[in-house]
Amino acid sequence: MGNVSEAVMQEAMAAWGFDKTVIEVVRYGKGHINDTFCVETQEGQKKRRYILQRMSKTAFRHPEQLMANIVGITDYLSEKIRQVGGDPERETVTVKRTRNGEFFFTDSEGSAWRVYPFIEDTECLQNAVTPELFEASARAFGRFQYMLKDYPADTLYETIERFHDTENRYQNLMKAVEADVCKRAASVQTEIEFAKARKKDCSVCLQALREGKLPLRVTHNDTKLNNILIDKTSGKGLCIIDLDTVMPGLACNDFGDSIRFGANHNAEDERDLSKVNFDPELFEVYTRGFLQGAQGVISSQEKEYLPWGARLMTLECGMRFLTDYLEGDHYFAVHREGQNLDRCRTQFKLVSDMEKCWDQMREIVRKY
Ligand code: ADP
Ligand code: GN1
Ligand code: MG
Repeated sequence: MGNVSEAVMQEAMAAWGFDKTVIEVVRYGKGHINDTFCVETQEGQKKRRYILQRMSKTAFRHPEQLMANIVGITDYLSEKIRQVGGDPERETVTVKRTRNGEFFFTDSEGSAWRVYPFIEDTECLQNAVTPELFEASARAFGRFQYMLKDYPADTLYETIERFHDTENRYQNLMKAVEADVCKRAASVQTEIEFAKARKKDCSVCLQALREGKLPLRVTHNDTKLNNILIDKTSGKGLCIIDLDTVMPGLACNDFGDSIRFGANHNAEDERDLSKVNFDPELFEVYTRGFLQGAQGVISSQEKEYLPWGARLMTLECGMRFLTDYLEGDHYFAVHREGQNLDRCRTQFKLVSDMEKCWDQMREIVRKY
């Protein structure tokens, strides 16, 4: 099981009683943060699947706070979904308690684990296969904003401090360049200069927040396309997953992070940059879907900042990948040498494209 030992895997499985019912366990998904497994069980006549996750210790220091957030949010969403006649077992994730009735289990190495029932008959996309599917994801992420508009934000813990504090992400990059623990800085001068030339941009949304132009809302903060499950039958965005970073944040960042990942036709770690292009048509499709899904929750002032959200989430993510590359790839899972640097380069290429399409992006948003 890769970096997860057989022994702790057994402990975790036993915490939910899977040791008695398991047919198969496989590593699952393409997330960069947690160790995710799919467990198939035989329960009487029924075969069932579950998502078993070891939460990243590097990313999340307080699993009890993280899980309190998730339980709070998912209970609230279940109720809302029920009120409108939806199916809470498919339209939100549900935390499965351990045999001891806990929401998570801590193994003998100190790592925390959790389980969600697997939501069947869904697809998890790694890129916008069709504009229709991208729009469906947009509508669902917009609806997520709408459904959480009255959620008591002050009950949420900050699971990762200063998560989308782009100014601080810039400072962290500069510290990593200065420390240069892996002696990699000399080889990435172009990328470092790219970030430096955009230091001022890092403040745009934060400054608008400080000036009261943008409100803090309950946001998802990690709205990439593989954090939503699409219903295989209807093609609609069914369930928003990966709720680890649901915290007070900016709507334009939720919008922007989806654009960063989805509004192009290639992988986040594509090495041939000539294939990496920001697609204004996908930007338009997403804008339309997101605003429709949000049902009027996003103010006209916030709308003005949506293009900035796209540009800055992409720049920020590029800086985070570069920081991790310089620090020795501790945060984002890597499967090959230089992968975080490749990811940084695609993000910076997309930022350049967006800068070139800037007026067009602003016009598109004004249409909706
Ligand atoms: P990470 O934080 O590492 O990205 P995620 O919570 O996003 O972890 O889970 C990783 C992947 O596992 C998702 O991209 C998705 O493919 C799959 N997944 C997670 N939860 C479920 C679920 N309840 N049902 C089906 N698939 C899921
Ligand atoms: C991580 O967990 P995952 O793979 O869905 C990261 C996001 C980045 C993204 C880049 C908690 O998302 O912030 O934008 O990788 N999540 C966390 O692909 O850091
Ligand atoms: Mg994920």
